[in-house]
Order: sequence, then structure tokens, then C-alpha cells
Amino acid sequence: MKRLKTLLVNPYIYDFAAYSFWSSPLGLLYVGSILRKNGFEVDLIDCMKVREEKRKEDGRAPFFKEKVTKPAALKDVKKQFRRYGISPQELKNRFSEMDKPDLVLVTSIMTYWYPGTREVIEIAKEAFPQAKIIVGGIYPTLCEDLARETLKKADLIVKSNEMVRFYSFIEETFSISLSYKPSMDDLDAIPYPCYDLYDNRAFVPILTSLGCAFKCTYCATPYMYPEIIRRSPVSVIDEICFWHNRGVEKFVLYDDSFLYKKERYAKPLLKSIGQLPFRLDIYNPNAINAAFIDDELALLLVNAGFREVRIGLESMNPAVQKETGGKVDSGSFGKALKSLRKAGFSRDDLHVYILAGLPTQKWEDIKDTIDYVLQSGARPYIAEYTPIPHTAMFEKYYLDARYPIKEDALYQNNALFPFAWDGFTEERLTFLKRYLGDVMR
Ligand code: B12
Repeated sequence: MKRLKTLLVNPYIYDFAAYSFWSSPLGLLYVGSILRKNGFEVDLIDCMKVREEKRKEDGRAPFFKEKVTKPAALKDVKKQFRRYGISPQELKNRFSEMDKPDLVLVTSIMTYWYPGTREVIEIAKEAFPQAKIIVGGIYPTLCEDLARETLKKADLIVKSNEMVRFYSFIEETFSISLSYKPSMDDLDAIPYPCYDLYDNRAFVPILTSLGCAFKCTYCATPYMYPEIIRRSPVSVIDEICFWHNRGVEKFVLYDDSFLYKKERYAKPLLKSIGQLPFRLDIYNPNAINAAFIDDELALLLVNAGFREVRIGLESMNPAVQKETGGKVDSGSFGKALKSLRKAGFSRDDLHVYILAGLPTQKWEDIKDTIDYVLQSGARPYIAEYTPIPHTAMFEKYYLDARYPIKEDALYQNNALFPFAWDGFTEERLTFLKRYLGDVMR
């Protein structure tokens, strides 16, 4: 039987700002590896091309970018809009040089990046009219109705919990029977994501869990993955060794609650990583929860290869802590920083996320939190709040946003600062960023 050809595409994006913060289309690559196990031929075009010559030692790099005109919905926003990654023309050229696929799989990582996803689907439809185009990922999962309206050219739109529908569609369309149809939550069993399709692997993300033990009111993870599903430490170690044998030295943890029940999970896993016969570098852009960091854990992080630690604080204001889910408080944060400093991390290695622009939040709250983090001996990092459908905070406040965030996902972009109000204007946000820049100099 002829092997079915599948093309995976990670679309380019349109945004006001973007930087490859160890970002990677992990879900798409997992789906690719599942199809490969079913005998499909799998190819990849990752449109999010970075400038290799500017790659930092830690693996991050800026994307290629080009100025573009804003869509009508954003015409009043006084910021430059850009496309990040390759151009539509380059994508068309790549398509014209390749054998025609039977199936094109497109992912979408942020809801407000759907214009890039839509464009890539349209270009693929024109280049490969005979192919079936399937789109999945965050946008269809969090904005199901909007995705149905905006991604009409796709033959199938799947949410993250609809892998069964995805398998059935392939079986019916190609009149075949797939031998391997895992559920995505069988993390120990599914094959490693197909990173081998990249020529250059500056880092590899390692997914250690799906879901989250916490229920922060601004976060959609509990909606997408109601249960926390963990991967066994043995399977994580095996994957690290697999990629290390292929030249990878930098690993990035994708995990929303890595330290939850740390005695049973993170500590044994970190110990095993620390005992590997080679050195590696680990980064955690998703942040770990300060409430779980103790002296032993801080040392284990150092020994496992954490070159820096990103920590979620959100705010030092108890009212904000309570409103967002009460995951961490100032007392446990201070203790965590002491342990990390004692273990050898310097101020510059400790990045603390502060959430700015929550509904009704006052700008002074951010200023106080920045000062508090600085005094505690760490680097504050302002993360602008992104309103996300199906979260408690979104449902409670969406009518108070200065854009119709429920009607068009473009308005869910944190760069729009959708919850600006008299108590926290955009000017104040600019002031805070400048203030932070000055004190960190
Ligand atoms: C890792 C992660 C990151 C990483 C990298 C993201 C990446 N992949 O490039 C980093 C740290 C960089 C990041 C940053 C941010 N993130 Co983030 N991130 C995540 C996280 C925790 C996991 C994503 C992931 O890879 N999951 C694992 C894979 C296996 O799952 P998946 O991608 O969902 O794919 C599944 C399916 O959808 C399916 N699938 C995917 N594609 C396709 C395609 C086809 C054809 C098919 C059939 C199936 C399919 O396969 C998988 C199987 O179920 C999610 C939350 C979550 N739990 O999902 C948030 C999440 C995506 N991030 C979010 C946010 C808000 C952000 C930030 C804006 C935070 C901030 N304020 O700074 C930034 C900005 C990013 C940017 N502008 O560059 C939001 C999304 C918001 C939105 N409006 O879309 C999420 C949902 C978290 C939340 N708070 O609710 N993030």
C-alpha cells in the first residue's frame, strides 16, 4: 500500500511583538509522531524561522520579522504590527518544491494568532487542492465557534480532546484502519515528538505533564486538561538520553505544576537527571511555584542543570493573590528565594513573573511588587495579562474590557492591554517597564 504523505505546518504569526522564548509546536510534533508510527510519511515546515546568527547561548533567538499593515479591527492601536517567521511567498515556494501531501496538519498556539493560521490554511488549500487540511491546537480548543467561522477552508477542526474524531476522519477519508490510536494523555506510551524533522535542534522541550494541580482564575489549562496527568520519571529520563545521543544539550520543561507533590515527583526526577553521566542545561519558561521550593529542592535544581529559575509570583498584594487562585504568598516566596540564593543562583538567574493588567488591578500594585522582588534578590519580569476564554476571570470580567474580547480573538492579545482603566493606564505600564529597565541596569 502507498504510504500516505503528511505535511505538518507551524504557521507564521502576526503580532505586535514576538520572540522565540523556547517556543515550539509540541502538540503538532506529537501528532506527527503518532501518524509516523502508523506508517505515514511525515514532513514539517516550521514557518517560525529564527535568526540563527542572533541565537543566545541559552537557545533563545529572535524570529525573522517584517512590518505589515494592521487588520481593520486593530487600526486604532498605536503600535507597529508585524509578521514573524517566513513570508507567505516563501511558504508558497516551499509548497511548490515538494511532493504533494495527502494530508496537511496545521497547529495554532495562541488564540490571537489565528490570522496566520487562516492564511496558511488558505495557501495550503490552493497549493494542494486534493489534500485534506486539518487544524488543531489552542485556537480551536479555546474558541471553538470563532474557529469554525474563521478557518472555513479547513476540512476538519479539532479541539485538543478530540483525537478520536481526528483518527476517525483519517480512517474514513482514506478508507484505512489506523493500527495505533493513542489517547494524548498516555504520556509514557506515545512516541517522542518528531524533533528529528528539524535540521537544527538548539533545544528540545520536554513535556512532563498535561493539566495543572492549581486552578488559577486567569489560566485555561484546567479547562483544556481537567486532570493532571504526569509522565513517569523513567520516561522523561529516556527521552532526555534519546535527544542527548542526537546532540541536544538544552532542554526546556513544559509543565504547569512541576513541583506539585515534589517529594513524589520533582525531587526523584531531578535526582535522576543530576546523576546522568553528561551535563545538560535546563530552562523552565512556564515558571515553578515558589511555595514548594525548599533548600533540598534548590540544590537539586542546580545539580540537574537548571541554568536559571523562573518563578511565578503574580503579585505581592494578598487581595490579588486571593483573586488569582492563592497559589503563592509573600512568606513562602521570601523563603524560596533564600533557598535558591543559598544553593548558588545569583540575582540574575532568578526571574520572577509579575502579572500586570488584571481586571481592576492598580498600577501601584506592580510597582510595589517590583520593589519587593528586587529587595528579595531576584529579577522582576512583567508578564502582561492575557484574557483567555473559559477561564473564571475572563467570564467574570469580559464585559469590562476595552475591546470586545469575546467576539474576536485578536483582542485577546496581551499587547493590547485590554483591561487598562483609570487606575492602570497604558502610560503607567510604559512607566513601569522603563522603571524596571532603569533599576536593572
Ligand atoms: C508551554 C507553554 C508556553 C511556552 C511555549 C509555547 C509554545 N508551545 O510555543 C512559553 C513559555 C513560551 C509560553 C508563553 C506564553 N504563553 Co503559553 N503555554 C504553554 C502551555 C503550558 C503548554 C503548551 C503545550 O505545548 N502543551 C503541550 C501540547 C502537547 O499540547 P497542545 O499544544 O495543546 O496540543 C495538543 C492538541 O491541541 C493537539 N494539537 C495541537 N496542534 C494540533 C494540530 C492538529 C492538526 C491536530 C490534529 C492536533 C493538534 O495536540 C496536542 C494533543 O492534545 C499552555 C497551557 C497548556 N497546558 O496547554 C500555555 C498557553 C498556550 N500559553 C498561554 C499564554 C497566555 C502565554 C503567554 C501570552 C503568557 C504571558 N502573558 O506572557 C506567553 C506568550 C507567548 C508568545 N506570545 O510567544 C495561554 C494561551 C493564551 C491564548 N490566548 O491563546 C495558555 C493556554 C496558558 C494559559 N494561561 O491558559 N507558553
